[in-house]
Amino acid sequence: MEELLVYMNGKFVPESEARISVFDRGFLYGDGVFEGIRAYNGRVFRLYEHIDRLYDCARVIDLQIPISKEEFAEAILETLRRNNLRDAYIRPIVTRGVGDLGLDPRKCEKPNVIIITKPWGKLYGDLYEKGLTAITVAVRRNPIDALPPNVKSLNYLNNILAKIEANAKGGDEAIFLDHNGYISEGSGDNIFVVKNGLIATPPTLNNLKGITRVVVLEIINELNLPFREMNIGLFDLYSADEIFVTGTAAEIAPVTVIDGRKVGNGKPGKITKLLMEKFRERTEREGVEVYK
Ligand code: PXG
Repeated sequence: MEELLVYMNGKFVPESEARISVFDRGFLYGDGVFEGIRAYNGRVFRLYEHIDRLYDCARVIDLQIPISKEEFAEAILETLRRNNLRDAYIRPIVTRGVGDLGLDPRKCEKPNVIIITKPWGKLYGDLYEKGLTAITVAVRRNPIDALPPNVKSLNYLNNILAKIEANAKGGDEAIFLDHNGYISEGSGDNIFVVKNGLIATPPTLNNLKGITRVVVLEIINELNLPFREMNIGLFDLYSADEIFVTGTAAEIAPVTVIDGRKVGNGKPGKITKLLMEKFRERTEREGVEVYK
């Protein structure tokens, strides 16, 4: 098997040779941003939305991406073509580049732009039928006035701590609260609850502005389902009829156990399953064509 190629600053490099300096700020400080994107059957799902978020996140941390959005989109498509991929996970990364060992970002030369692509199937395997066991974790989501959780930065330690805690407690996914006790999101996905037919999700001040979340809102709109964006607490979580999480990697995944409590009847709910079905239709139909 030929090695996959990684895009590095305009060049395509075999994985085993794709290396960056130990002085890169991404390595030293998590100083950079990233995205997670999916391609389904030769089409990149919501490509431009992911690129917009990448550039927004870069602006927030005052990092100037050295290529245009159009060039970035083309680089992603070309990386997929070079690797002959149709169903893939795409990981664009932009670091602030090489500096000295000090914190001052003005010492940095040039950002590094990297695009990794990998063949990809389902994140949670048979759990889409069984449902996930989720756990609310003791570690709180980064406060919005520190490192805003909206920034998809290379520092994912907050999320990794949550995952470690969920693993230790036998959960498939961790659910964060924020410092007010409001439900925030999962370690790598947004969260929705359903109660008496009403679908609800928290506003995005305390979580990532998920692109899958927006797709779900579009589907809810199209189907004219009752929906409210609202603050959600433990009471709403534990008394929900249905819970599901959404993300590029997770897609839509039902949660059937939360902190040891059965959600609804303990099986993926009707509305969750409907949304999963409609989501799959969109991933099959939509997206930017890789091979024209
Ligand atoms: N919240 C967080 C904290 C995320 O990292 C989402 C929500 C969902 O956003 P999108 O735009 O994908 O709908 C994410 C995205 C993983 C993994 O391995 C997940 C993400 C990033 C990197 C890895 O599950 N999440």
